[in-house]
Amino acid sequence: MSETILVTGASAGFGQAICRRLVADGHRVIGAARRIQKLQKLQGELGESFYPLQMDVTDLSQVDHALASLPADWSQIDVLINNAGLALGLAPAQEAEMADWLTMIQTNIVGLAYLTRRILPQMVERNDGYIINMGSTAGTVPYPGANIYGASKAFVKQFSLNLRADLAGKKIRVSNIEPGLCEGTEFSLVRFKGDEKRVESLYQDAHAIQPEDIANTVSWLLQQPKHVNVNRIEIMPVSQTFGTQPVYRD
Ligand code: 8X3
Repeated sequence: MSETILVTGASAGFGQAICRRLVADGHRVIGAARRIQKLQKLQGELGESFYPLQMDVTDLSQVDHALASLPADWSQIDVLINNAGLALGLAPAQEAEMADWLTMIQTNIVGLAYLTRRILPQMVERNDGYIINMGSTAGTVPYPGANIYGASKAFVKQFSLNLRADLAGKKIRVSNIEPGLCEGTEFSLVRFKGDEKRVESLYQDAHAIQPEDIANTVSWLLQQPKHVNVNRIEIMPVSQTFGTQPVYRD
């Protein structure tokens, strides 16, 4: 069945791959992002099934304005994919930039919460809908330098589960996709503030998850019968695994 799907962070990486895949699956996709030119380019590729919507998810009045500007035949949103998010820096908490922390909180937490709060009422009114959030393994597995990033993704995980609790008895689904090491996105370049060498060495021979792998996951979630709710789905490359926990002694 064809759905109208709003994808945030649609100008690159996961978001762009998700838009491509969902249009190919026969859906109508609203791609939201700050960089309108990238969205327009994507529209050139995907055609009439794609609607570019300029929006900075950290600017709540801009979100309101963008949603209000949707033409009537695009305004019923069946599926919200809260994909916009970022990590900034890997410095330990005592050295991290406060500005980076605030940007992560504003995007990964406030933006995601606001989009959800704005779109959920229309889903409840129709008693139909699906919210797919982009979490991270970092929301479960602590690692040095993840500080606010990991905590923001722990918020996304718990918020997703708490939405399920609030939506008891309603036919609205919520899933949290939790990827581990992924390449082919701007994620690490943004995190390492443009240090391409550092990005290259992170991914070298790692066979990391690709944006298309995440797009496949979204596509699969949307193909599940409406009585099925996948609460969480954690995905890592085979090359990534867990280690022992260090104990420092003095
Ligand atoms: C991305 C995965 O391992 O870089 O959320 O935190 S990781």
